[in-house]
Amino acid sequence: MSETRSIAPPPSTGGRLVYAVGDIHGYAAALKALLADIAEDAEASRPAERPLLVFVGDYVDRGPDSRGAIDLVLEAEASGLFEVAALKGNHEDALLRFLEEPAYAPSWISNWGETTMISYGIVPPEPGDTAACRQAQARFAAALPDAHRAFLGRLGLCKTVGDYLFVHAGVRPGVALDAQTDRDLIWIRYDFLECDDDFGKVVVHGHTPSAGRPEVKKNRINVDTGVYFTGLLTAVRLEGESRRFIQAAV
Ligand SMILES: [Mn+2]
Repeated sequence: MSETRSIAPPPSTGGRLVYAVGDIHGYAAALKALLADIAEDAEASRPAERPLLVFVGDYVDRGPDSRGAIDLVLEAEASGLFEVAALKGNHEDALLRFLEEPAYAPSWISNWGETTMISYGIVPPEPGDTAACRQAQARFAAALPDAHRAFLGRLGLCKTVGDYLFVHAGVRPGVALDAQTDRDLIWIRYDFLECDDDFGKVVVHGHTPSAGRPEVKKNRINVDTGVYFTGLLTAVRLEGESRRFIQAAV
């Protein structure tokens, strides 16, 4: 008996030059170095169309300079060298909740936002001091530049180019790509990571760190290399069917 096998062509961007940057987590100096390498590469590549620069989210928390990280993304947008697709990570989701819900302040400060708060010049209070947390929340909201507030408010959830889907966390297996919930796109972990299904697109994501080196599977590429414990920030460069990684060290 013979078996008919269809050989699918390798995934492609359809020709577009695309860079997708993993979770930054306040490591602005590493981001600056990575963006310089990307700009140099983009210039040398002489693409027919303006290249796309995707950020898969988690700009803030953990590292020393969340404010600087957001400034660098805004600068990349303003440079006009790239079309920028800045996606929302779970850490931005938590930060937006903190900005909208003063009662969430003690939890956010103790679990998420201490270093982010410091980067905007606000001294974090003891999380047990509810009144001080609410005051700090108001001070933080006042200290946050309008451009940063607007940036947080306009983050995308996903971006599709050719055979690739870019998203922070992943997708829910068994659910059509256009029927995914915001929560899954931003927060999902193991149901997605442990699934070998063809999702319809190759999913380029971050959220769950892969220690030091990007993770490449048939159905997904993880560009979160855990900069806060490995010192390595990673981007994937995709152009047509080609794919390679660019890294910067802290
Ligand atoms: Mn992250």
